[in-house]
Amino acid sequence: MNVTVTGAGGQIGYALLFRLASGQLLGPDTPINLRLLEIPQGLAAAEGTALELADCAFGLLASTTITDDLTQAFDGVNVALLVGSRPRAAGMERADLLAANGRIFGPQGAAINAGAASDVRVLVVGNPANTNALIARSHAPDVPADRFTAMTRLDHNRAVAQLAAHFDVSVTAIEGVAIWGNHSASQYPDVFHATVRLKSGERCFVRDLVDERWLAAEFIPRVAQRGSEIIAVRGASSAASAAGAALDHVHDWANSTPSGAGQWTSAAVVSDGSYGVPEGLISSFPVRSVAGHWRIEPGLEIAEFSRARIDASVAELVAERDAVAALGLL
Ligand code: NAX
Repeated sequence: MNVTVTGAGGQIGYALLFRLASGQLLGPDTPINLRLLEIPQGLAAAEGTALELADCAFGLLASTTITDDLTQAFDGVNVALLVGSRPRAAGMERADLLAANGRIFGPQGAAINAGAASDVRVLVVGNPANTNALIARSHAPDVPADRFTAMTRLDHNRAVAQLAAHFDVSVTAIEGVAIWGNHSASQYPDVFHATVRLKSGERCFVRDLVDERWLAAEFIPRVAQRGSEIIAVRGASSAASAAGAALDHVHDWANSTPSGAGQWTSAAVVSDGSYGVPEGLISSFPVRSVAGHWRIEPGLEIAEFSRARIDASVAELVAERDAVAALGLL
């Protein structure tokens, strides 16, 4: 399998590549050709990482290519992890940020369109992830739209971990959490369908054990602003947890999720119009992976509390889409 990682010289790249090459993405029987895409000033860091990858002597790592050439990076790619992006600099206007990323994700989408394998799966991690994925998708008309996704699995994992800590149970006791909308502070971590298996062994709905004040004042901000908390405490943004979530996302996409009630996960996928999210937007939903495709979980009842929050995050995505469309990036 050909796996391309962009921004490979960055900190998520450093946290991701070793786990990937050890088989945590595609399993212990699938050899991997790694393609590390960087911009010229990032090539040396990617080369350093590649030296260490070699020193790990991973049996599954068939080859490592380091390049700043899009055609070489995406030729025959099966899994594309688009991590490198243009971060927001101090004083940068939103339109400038979107334009700078449009210049990255448009050409990457076009290179995927031109050279990728027919089964290509794309996960955009680099922010603004949902809209970057939308831009890449719009430049890849020959690739099925559902192959373009953006990462909200880290937000999902954070929500699960926060609930587990709140109830003093293992993360495995929590099911049915969903992240809706944008991977931004407007995201909505939804627990209205979530359940917890308490230490007594009883499984309860989370909504019966917490009140809306706790959700609005503590849980939702904690999850949505966890990235800022990590920066404040660690002095650098999330890297290992982001890498872990990227592996979870692609692993589940390729392997299916369990079929039991509430055993879905969250990913930003192309909307089919479900739950009032405009068709074509790349928005986070509760999803299951079935036979290699993400399926939006149908038929969930949306509480009034949730509706307003989902709509607010989706409105932000619509505004981002309209802004990049106005810039001619779609
Ligand atoms: P770093 O700044 O450590 O690394 C980014 C790397 O990307 C750099 O080496 C840079 O040279 C490279 N790069 C920039 N433009 C490129 C291009 N056009 N082609 C190839 N490489 C390019 O950032 P890092 O901490 O690794 O984060 C990467 C991205 O992930 C950021 O956009 C960040 O905001 C985003 N995140 C997204 C998360 C999510 O849940 N979706 C969570 C973690 C993270 O914040």
